[in-house]
Amino acid sequence: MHLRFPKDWALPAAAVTPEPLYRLAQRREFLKTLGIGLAGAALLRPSALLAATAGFPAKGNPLYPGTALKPTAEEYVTSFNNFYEFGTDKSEPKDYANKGWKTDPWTVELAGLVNQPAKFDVNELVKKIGGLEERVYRHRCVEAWSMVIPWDGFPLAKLVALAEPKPEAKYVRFVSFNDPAHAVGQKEGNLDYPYVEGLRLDEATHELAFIATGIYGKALPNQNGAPLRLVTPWKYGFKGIKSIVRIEFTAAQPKNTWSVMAPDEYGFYANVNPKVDHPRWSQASERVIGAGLLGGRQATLMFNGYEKQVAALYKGMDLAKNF
Ligand SMILES: Nc1nc2c(c(=O)[nH]1)N[C@H]1C(S)=C(S)[C@@H](COP(=O)(O)O)O[C@H]1N2
Ligand SMILES: [Mo]
Repeated sequence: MHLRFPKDWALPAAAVTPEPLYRLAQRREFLKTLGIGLAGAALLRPSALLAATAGFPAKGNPLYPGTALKPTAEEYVTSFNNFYEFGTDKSEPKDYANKGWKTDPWTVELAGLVNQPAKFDVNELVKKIGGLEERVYRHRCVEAWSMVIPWDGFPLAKLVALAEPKPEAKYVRFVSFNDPAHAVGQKEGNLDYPYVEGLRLDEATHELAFIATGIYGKALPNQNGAPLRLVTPWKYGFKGIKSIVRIEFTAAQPKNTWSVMAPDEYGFYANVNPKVDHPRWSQASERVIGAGLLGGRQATLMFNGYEKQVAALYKGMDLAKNF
């Protein structure tokens, strides 16, 4: 008999599987928010959805049914956020990102060393890419806390392919929005803005690198980086730049916001590594958000549990030096 396995990154070894239950609940909730009963579900077409939600519901990735990661409760994912544009407290983005800041319509630009520079409305982009899929990934912040998030979106590699990078392109630079009139953190100048991030081109085209337009089967809430943000699950969360307006292909390694602000503490690579501590705290373990006060901590995994998939990208590299 032939056994078919999902992608190895979708199936960590220890397997409790709440996924089918979660999926059912998610679908019910989704239909409820649209005011559609189960009977109406069959009639549902992506084109019937509201603006800024093109592609929903995400196609279940057929390779996914076995995922063993238990998603963090949605309530935590959407109310405990890092989004300095809207304040430095974890509770602030949920509030301040929803006071007059508009993420629809939204235009994202592909630029730099490419054959196909372009500007896309996000919904048009999703249609051009061919729809959404779901990925349940671990999310590990450099501040030593973690969640598990069910993202909806598409592989970054598909977007890179659309741009057709020229041979000289070796890196991808991502730029977030700049709107001090509607972003209180930008008005206060709590960081250098716009927020900028970067990846090596081979990191950007790795199958795990993802552009999210949703979580939990719904469009991204503003505080999570609407309408589109980067997700690189083997790297610390700060690489996952939110609310992207520009994706630029470059020959030189881009500067990224946190490594400019504090070069001794945050690097370009930012690969999750329990053996390379932050100068001010250990990275060996992490606080599990939503696990309760006693649910406590767990050991941090090399490359956040994606070592098998991504280690080859860093072969021969000194990971302590290139932190
Ligand atoms: N533009 C922008 N992107 C950002 C940040 C930010 O402050 N501004 N914070 C980063 C950090 S440190 C983390 S941990 C994640 C948090 O994403 P979440 O709030 O969806 O969990 O977003 C990252 N992307
Ligand atoms: Mo973070």
